[in-house]
Amino acid sequence: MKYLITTALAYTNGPLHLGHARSTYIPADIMTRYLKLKGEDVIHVGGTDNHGVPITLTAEKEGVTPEDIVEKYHNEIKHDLDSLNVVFDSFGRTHSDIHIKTAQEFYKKLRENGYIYEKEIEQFYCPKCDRFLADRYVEGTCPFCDGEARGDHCEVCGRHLEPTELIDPYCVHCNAKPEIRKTTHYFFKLSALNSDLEEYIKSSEEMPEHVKNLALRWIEELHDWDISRDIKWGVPIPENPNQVMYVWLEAPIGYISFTKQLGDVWKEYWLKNYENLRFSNPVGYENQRFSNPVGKENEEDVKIYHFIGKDITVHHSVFWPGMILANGDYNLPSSVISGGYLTLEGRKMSTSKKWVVWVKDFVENFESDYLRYFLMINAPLNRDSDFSWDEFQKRINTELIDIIGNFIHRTLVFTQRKFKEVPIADKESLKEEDKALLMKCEETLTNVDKNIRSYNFKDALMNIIHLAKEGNTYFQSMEPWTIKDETRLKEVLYTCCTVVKYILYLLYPFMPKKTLEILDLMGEEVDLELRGKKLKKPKVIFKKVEDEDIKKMKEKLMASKEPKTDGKNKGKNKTKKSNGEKMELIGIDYFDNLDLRVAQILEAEDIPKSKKLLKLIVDIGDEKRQVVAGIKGHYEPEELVGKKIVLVCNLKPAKLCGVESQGMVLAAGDDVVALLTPDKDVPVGSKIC
Ligand code: B3M
Ligand code: ZN
Repeated sequence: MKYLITTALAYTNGPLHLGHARSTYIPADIMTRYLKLKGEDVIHVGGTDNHGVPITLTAEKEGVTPEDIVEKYHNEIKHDLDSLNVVFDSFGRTHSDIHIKTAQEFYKKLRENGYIYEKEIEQFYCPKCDRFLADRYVEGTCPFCDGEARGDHCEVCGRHLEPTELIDPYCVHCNAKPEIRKTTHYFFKLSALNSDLEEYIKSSEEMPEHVKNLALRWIEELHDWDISRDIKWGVPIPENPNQVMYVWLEAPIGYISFTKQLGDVWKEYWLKNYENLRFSNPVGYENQRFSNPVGKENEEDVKIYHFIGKDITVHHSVFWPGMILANGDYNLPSSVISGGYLTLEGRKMSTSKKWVVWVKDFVENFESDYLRYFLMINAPLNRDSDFSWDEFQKRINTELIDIIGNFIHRTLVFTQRKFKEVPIADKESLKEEDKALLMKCEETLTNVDKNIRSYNFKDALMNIIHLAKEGNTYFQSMEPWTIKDETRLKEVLYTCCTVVKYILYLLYPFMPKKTLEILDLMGEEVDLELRGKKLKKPKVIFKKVEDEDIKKMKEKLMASKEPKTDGKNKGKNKTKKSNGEKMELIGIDYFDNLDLRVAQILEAEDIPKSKKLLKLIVDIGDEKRQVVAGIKGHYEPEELVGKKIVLVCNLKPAKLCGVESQGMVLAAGDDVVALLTPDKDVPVGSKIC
């Protein structure tokens, strides 16, 4: 079996933060290291995503070229990954000859196979900048909810918009009002792949259930994809050099381009039926590496795993497989492993609000292995998780150090003092309790294997901790310091050293740096054999995370945080809610203009089209109202029925996601959203004043 592990290609418009590390890069590196340890044929391929409007916007803002931005962040991102010990067999960038060529060839094949057609569409054009405004180059107001919208996406109701639907659009570059012009774009016939995709997803044995479900929901409503943009930065459309490919069409092709950087061996991973091709027609492939002359059945031969963050699950489980199916030449992914979001101290991470911990800042202060450990043990990969400095300190000190570190340290210190080397005992003569513990080692090996292969990294670490606990219990109950008989002492310490060896072997994919340091003390390799080598004098490998270091990091985070008004609402036409500080004082008469009342929810239902909205029917005393509330995901519709809430009753009716809303429900909070409810039971319709 061959494994190709890929990691999402990071956008080169910023360095990496802990969220990237947790969702994608650390899990992929653990998987790669583990499979390599098991002697599997595995490669890890990744790189950076250099095209797309955010990168040109950053370049324009900084007054440099997009190439400059790419160069700067490509290097920073690679540096961040190196500092976390995330290793790649090939690491590329999409702004490279090999990628541009590969993406164009891929495109040509889609065209040849009849999956691309042209269509005239309307696009914004900025007369002042003299260019079409693709994607985020235009902002304005959402026609459905009045919220701020960027290009084709409303930031408030989450609705997908045709850019030309925007109210009061303006060019983000020069603020001019754009005009609408006609242009011919290329479209990818994604809708024609509906049943093939459905079959692919349904028959996939390894794809996690939640990924399958999400993909199947999308497949129900597949639209063709506008895959060209009237901008210069990107991979030129082969038949029209005035346009470039939409970044989401070309970026995933990077997985192929970057594997190509390894030479002809790339074909073994990517070309469909490659084994068959090679053996039925070896002439065309005489230069190939004949690593597997027997020729296994091709379907079982390669597994491609894409590690990604959960926000891009649909791109990898629907759009990308759709492209592969339409192209016809390449292997489909066996699985898409999507890591959940990481919040920071309970709040959503935001680079613009500076509520973020950068990888670089972390590794300047703490061991990268501590981060790898903490991010994996803190929550299962597919769930959202929180990074808090206190929790980080607690888990490292009381779990990693007190349990695992302590067992390893006391074993090595004691053994070194007594024998100066790892004693090798005769397995046959071991006592029952020794054998029982060695059995536990074998069990742990099996359990960790099962857990890592099914991406349950948290459980795998728990298995290892459990083994260390057993080790500690054994050490304690054997009281080796009381054993006078040297043969028996050797047996006991041999047993303990074996447990240490198993722990290090299993922990290595998670904490490569620390485990290698300890193995070096023991004169050992990363495997399960004990060689009985000389023991160096043990030193403390797992240093405690100190209070003052945590305090420093917390202070730094608080100091960098921008006041709430910044980051958002910077644009000229953005007159939406200014959240915070600088609001003007109002008189009581102003408040009197509000008709706020206690209302009771009678019915609640989902608005399937929207990511955030629920439809409610509420009683406001003298009438019933239909209102749309942005609380989806924070409340289940069923739990809302009967609740008393606060409603702004004299808000102008508006349509949100096509559903009329006659009023506004009051709620508070950002990541945790809470409805405002009266503190005591007051009659429905009570006025709030
Ligand atoms: N550049 C980064 C992201 O959306 C995006 C991934 C591309 S993977 C082919 O997380
Ligand atoms: Zn403009």
